[in-house]
This record gives sequence, C-alpha cells and structure tokens, in this order.
Amino acid sequence: MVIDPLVGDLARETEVLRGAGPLARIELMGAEAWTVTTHTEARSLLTDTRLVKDVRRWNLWQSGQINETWPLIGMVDSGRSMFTVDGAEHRRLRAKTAQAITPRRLEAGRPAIERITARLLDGMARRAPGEPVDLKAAFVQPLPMSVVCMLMGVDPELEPRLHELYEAFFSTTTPQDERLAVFRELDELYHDLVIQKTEAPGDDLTSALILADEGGEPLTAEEVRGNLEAMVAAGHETTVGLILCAVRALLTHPDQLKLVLGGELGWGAVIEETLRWESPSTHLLMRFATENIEVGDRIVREGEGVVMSYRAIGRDREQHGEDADSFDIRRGGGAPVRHLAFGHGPHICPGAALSRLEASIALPALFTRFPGMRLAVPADRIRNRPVLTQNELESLPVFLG
Ligand code: STR
Repeated sequence: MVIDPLVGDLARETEVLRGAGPLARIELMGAEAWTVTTHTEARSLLTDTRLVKDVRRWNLWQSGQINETWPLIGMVDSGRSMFTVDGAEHRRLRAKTAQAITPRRLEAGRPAIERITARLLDGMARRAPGEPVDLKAAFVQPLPMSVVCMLMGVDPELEPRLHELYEAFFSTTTPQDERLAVFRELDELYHDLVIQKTEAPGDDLTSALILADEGGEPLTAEEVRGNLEAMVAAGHETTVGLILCAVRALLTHPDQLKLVLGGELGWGAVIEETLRWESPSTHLLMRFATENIEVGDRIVREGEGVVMSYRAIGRDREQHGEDADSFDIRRGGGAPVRHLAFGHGPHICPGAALSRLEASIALPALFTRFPGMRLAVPADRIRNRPVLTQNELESLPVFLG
C-alpha cells in the first residue's frame, strides 16, 4: 500500500495496515519497504541485531535509487548520532544522554517547565473571551521547543527560527531545494553551538556531551552535533504531537475528562492511552536487514528497509483486545497499558521520561485553568499536517470557556 504523504485519513490508513500485517509491503514517496504492524513482531524485530540503522546498508541507497532528492531523506541520513548507529558504538553515543534524562534527574527541571507552561497559559487568558483560539499555536507548539532548548543550552532567541526550520523539515510538501537549505542551516546552527559550548561550557546537556568521561572515549564534535540535532528534532516534534492528541482525545471523550478532573484516574492514564491510541510517531524510518530475516511466512531480504508503524502497532487487537480502537483511559483496570509508542530495545526513546513529564505538567495546568474548554470546530474537521512520519495536527481550534 502507498503511505499517503499528505496524511489525509490516518484512521483508514491504520485500519488497512492492520489488515495487511504483521509484515506488509509499503511505498514511501517512491521507495519500497516493509512495515511492521503488530506488537509481538515489533518487539522481536526491535531487538534483532540483524536489523541496523546505517543507511549505507540499504539496497536502494547502494543502487542510487534513493539519494538527497528523496523527500524523506532527512529521516534516514541525518548524520552520525545515537539515532543512526548500533552495537557498542551506539551505547557509547547514547550513554550520557540517556543518563541525563532519567525521571529522577528531570525532577530538577520541573519548576522551569511549570514556569514556561504558566507563562503560555497567562498569554491565552488575555485573549478576548468568546473568540476561538488555536491551542496549537498559542500553547502546545511553543512548550516542547522551549523545554528542549533549555535542556540542550540553545539560545531561546533561536526558537522562532527553529520552529520555521522544523516545520519545513518535517512537511512532505516542502520543495526539495528548500528542504536541503533547511538541513544546511540546521547543521551550521548546531555546529556553531558545539564550538560555543566547547569554549564556554554551561550547565546544559550539550556541554555535558562535550566533556569527556573519566577513562571514556570522548564524543567527537560531529557526534555531539548529531546527538544535539536528534534531541532537538525529536524532543520538539513528538511532544507537540502527544499533547495535541491528548487534548483532542479528552475534548471528544468528556466522560473520561470528568474522571481525571474528579481525581478518579491520574493524568498518567491519559498520557499512556494517548501514546497507544494515537502514537505521535506513526511510522518510524528505518532499519535495514544485514541478512535475510524470516518473519512468519515472509522474508525480509538483505538490504531491504523496515519501518515500524507504531500507530497500527498500538491498535493491535491481539495485544490490546477487541476494543483496541476505542480510547479508554480505564483500560487495564489501572495497570499501565503496555504500548510500544516509545519503541523497544536498544534504541528505545531516551526522552520518554521528559515527554511524559512535559505532558503531565501541561495537561492538568491547561484543563484546570480552562475547565469549560471545548472544540470550536467539529472533531472531523481537525486535519493532520502533511508529515508522513508523525501524527501532528494542523491546528486545534477551541473556545476557552
Ligand atoms: C531529525 C533530523 C535530525 O537531524 C536527526 C534526527 C534523528 C532523530 C529523529 C529525528 C531526526 C526525527 C524524529 C524522530 C527522531 C527520533 C525520534 C523521533 C524519528 C531524523 C520520532 O519520531 C520518534
């Protein structure tokens, strides 16, 4: 099946993929690949060392069919970072980042995230009452970028430009010459930041990545830059998607919103169910087979690409039951829902705790400040942005109450 680059109907796409699984042939803007659509197969392939992230192992890359003219090239050829290497090198590139954003360490950052949240909410409260507000532009979009910039030591003055750059980076409709210019500008910006932090280290994760560990092999400037790029891109785009989808889910399931506001269930239940049901990362590109791999009655041939279709995986009926398509924060009777929205195995999202923390601050703050908030358009008029790999809404118009 052809994955729609414009993301016109995500519900239908997920349905078709699920029907075609566990392993299905897909076309991604001209490139053929496999996708994994079921929980069990995803778990096993995500720890299978015969699949690697190095784009040079891709047969379509080796043959030259895929090159920098491919609109999704930034998702598979983003330079050397923890996102693109495996094995011992991967552990070396990832260790410090993963250690820096554990739940315990992140607690120290909570007041700062609360401050940013309160500032954005104050801004919205000053709007004329009765006028619809785009919750995305006014609240959800700015928050994760401010947080990840603070974490990495990126000057807040760069945030507006970074928003523009990543909007073009992720959109499938960006003209390719413009996209390549965006890559260059981002590379330069982060290159400069690494130099600056090498000369004058600060109390941020970029500086920590530059400083050598005792006995350990220090990361090169290139590697620091790669990790920094990956962190800002991932920390921003995915968390915006998570918070937007959670707000929409609650506004369209008012009975469940009531359960949370009444204290019967925690915000954690909302966040985990949103991750499972919507999956901010809809299709994760890409892994490559270093030898033939049998999956059920199919064979992934050496050199072929494998995508993880996390939105379909979250709707797997075998894993989540016959009602996998309904949003239900009571699911599991209080036990945490076992989803794979943050992946699994060595590449499991190192920022998971940060995104959970951001959502667990933003959602209650928003709904307590504006308890009468409601959608300003029918739910079926809320569109996705043309971002093939992410579940990101175009806008979220609401009345604040
Ligand atoms: C964007 C561009 C870049 O410079 C580096 C990366 C690596 C990490 C990627 C990121 C990308 C795109 C969004 C991803 C992220 C890892 C997690 C995030 C794929 C390619 C998800 O959607 C899960």
